[in-house]
Amino acid sequence: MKRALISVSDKTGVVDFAKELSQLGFEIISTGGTKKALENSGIDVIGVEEITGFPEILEGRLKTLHPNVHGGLLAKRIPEHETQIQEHGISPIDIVCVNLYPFQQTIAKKDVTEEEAIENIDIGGPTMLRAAAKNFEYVTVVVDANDYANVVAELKEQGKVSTETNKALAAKVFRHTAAYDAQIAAYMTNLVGEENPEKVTYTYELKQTLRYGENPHQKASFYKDALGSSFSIAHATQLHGKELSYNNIHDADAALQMVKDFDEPVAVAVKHMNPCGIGVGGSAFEAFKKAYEADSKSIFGGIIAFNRPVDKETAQLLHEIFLEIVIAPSFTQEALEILTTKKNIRLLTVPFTEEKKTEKVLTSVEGGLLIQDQDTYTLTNASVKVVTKREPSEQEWEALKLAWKVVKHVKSNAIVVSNHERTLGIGAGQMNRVGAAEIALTQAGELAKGAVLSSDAFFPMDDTVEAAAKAGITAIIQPGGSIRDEDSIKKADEYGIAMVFTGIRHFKH
Ligand code: 93A
Repeated sequence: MKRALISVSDKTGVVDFAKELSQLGFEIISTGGTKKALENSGIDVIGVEEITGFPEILEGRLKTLHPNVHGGLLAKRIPEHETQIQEHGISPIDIVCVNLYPFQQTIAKKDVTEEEAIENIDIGGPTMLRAAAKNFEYVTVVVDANDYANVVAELKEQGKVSTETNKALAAKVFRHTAAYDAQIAAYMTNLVGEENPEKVTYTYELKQTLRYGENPHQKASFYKDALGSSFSIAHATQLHGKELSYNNIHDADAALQMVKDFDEPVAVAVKHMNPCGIGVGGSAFEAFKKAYEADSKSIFGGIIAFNRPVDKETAQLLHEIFLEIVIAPSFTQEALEILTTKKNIRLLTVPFTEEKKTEKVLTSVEGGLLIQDQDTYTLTNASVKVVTKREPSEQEWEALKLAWKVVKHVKSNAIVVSNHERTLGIGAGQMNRVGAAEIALTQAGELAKGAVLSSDAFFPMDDTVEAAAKAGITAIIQPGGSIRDEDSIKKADEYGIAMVFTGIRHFKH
């Protein structure tokens, strides 16, 4: 006879589930409270103490922790295991339905005592869940009441639960017990008065306790995601310089995200999470020269990232300015000799793999977490549409593509002015679009004449086009999609500007 062990704190839906299992011919085994609830609804239940031959002791702390239970859960259905459990009078268990003592709800209660909290740490439940989940090939484990119906349906339709479903249920169990342990870990850490960053014990491991956070009065630490991408700041190797700070790590991450978007040689200069200059083409040396020319003021104390090795020639140039960090796939020996003469400059290498970015972007909000896909969209020729009378020239197209690549990495509202090989002006993080345009255009100055402009989102009015035209911009790339698009198109035509719609926006907040 097939057997199901049911032991739940949250009894939602369990009576119906047990009834169905019972009607399907399962023998039901239960612990104290669950047994009572099921029996009250007329279901035949065997007490777990009949299986263990042992009473519940220690005020319920010891109920199911017994070889007769765990042997039945862990045994494979192979001759050696079957013989062994038979020798010891153990019978297999086929379904386990367990949910845990409500630890989180308990500690959330006002005036909860430490004793009450500790008593609500479930030991037997997770042990059964994990044993059954490990043996998913033979055992069905249900931790979530939402899965009761599907398990019953499969039993009715196929006479058994598929291995595929068992495996998915097992994965859910391990996620559940990991989160449960994380909650206990956080509570106990707090109890002993230690720092409590352990919201992140799930797949994150401490990489570095930082001297401080964004500001010296904020404590901070850096965690590495055990499941994370290796092409990342978390996997960088530091060859030289002072310990990385919180802001260094954040900015270096932003720089790497930018560098990843380019196949041709690129140098990216980052300040406060925004690019302040990006130069492309030629060599690392040439790309850096362009990035430096783009904004030789803001680069001071910034971060430079390359996607090509840093050689002697480039190092000599880098050496002349004050930089916090240089990141590259590698440095030549000569370059290292030059750069390491400065004590503080941090030199990092990162494994540049072809690996596609599939990691989610996590943003914490008070009391929760926002999760989204990365913005990995790239323009294709098919996705862009020229909306003005004039088409961009070949050189303008090259410049528009660069401006569009860069604007994705600039905080909104974002406007980038560029030519085909480097940025000329960047307007970042403004609360209105024309304000961002004014900053970018002013920075570009005379160089805006004949240059192009990109905007991370559509123009709500034609004022940005007007400002661009007056500065001498000849082509614009923007998502389009405003109810006033026609005004902007008309304005562009008036000035002979070529304008392209991408249909896609690149907000970055
Ligand atoms: O105290 S325990 O850690 N020791 C055990 O042996 C044990 N076995 C099941 N908690 C244990 N349980 C938990 O009891 C289950 O995880 C479930 O949450 C609860 C169900 O108890 P009852 O059926 O008496 O309401």
